[in-house]
Amino acid sequence: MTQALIVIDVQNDFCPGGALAVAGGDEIVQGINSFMADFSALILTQDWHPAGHSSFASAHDGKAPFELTEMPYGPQVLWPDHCIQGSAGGAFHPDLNTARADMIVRKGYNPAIDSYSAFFENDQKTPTGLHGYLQTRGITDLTMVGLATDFCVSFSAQDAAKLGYKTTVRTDLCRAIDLDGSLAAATDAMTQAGVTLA
Ligand code: VGL
Ligand code: ZN
Repeated sequence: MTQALIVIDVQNDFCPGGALAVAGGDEIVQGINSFMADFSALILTQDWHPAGHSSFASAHDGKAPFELTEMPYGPQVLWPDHCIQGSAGGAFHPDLNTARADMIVRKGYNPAIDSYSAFFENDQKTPTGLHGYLQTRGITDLTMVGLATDFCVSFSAQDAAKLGYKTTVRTDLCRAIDLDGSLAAATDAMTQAGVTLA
């Protein structure tokens, strides 16, 4: 059994003051840093959108942030512009210990498809490459922390469980957006998928 910690999207835009701020997003940073010592493998993910990305409300005439739209791959929440490639908002929180990371997975770079999950884009079939990376390292057990519980953490954890990883989410080291009941829905979906919530 080889275990990895996956730290999801602990970036400035998801922390207070950021473009898509998650309440308390910065409160988890020191706890995540301390938790890193328990793992021999450490992977960070980074939401990484080109300007004008199709998940941004600003790219759709007449749409406001947090409204839903229909994409060729299904329903998609439209977001404020966030985590633009190379921007300060897209950078990791300055206190996150990034030095120890073995691997940084970027996602959401495809202009036409959003990517909540660290494994597959929102079409649920375009891979990010993370599964191959973990397989070649012999990693079987994953613990996930980060932002946001009800979007990127939830989709990553569900995909991980479906791919056969023994998957745990440490909810005390996550914070949620909680849009129209999305946290309760994500909690149910993760439980259904076989994810352990700790
Ligand atoms: C996320 C919304 C849009 C996340 C990323 O990291 O949970 N949420 N992009
Ligand atoms: Zn995003």
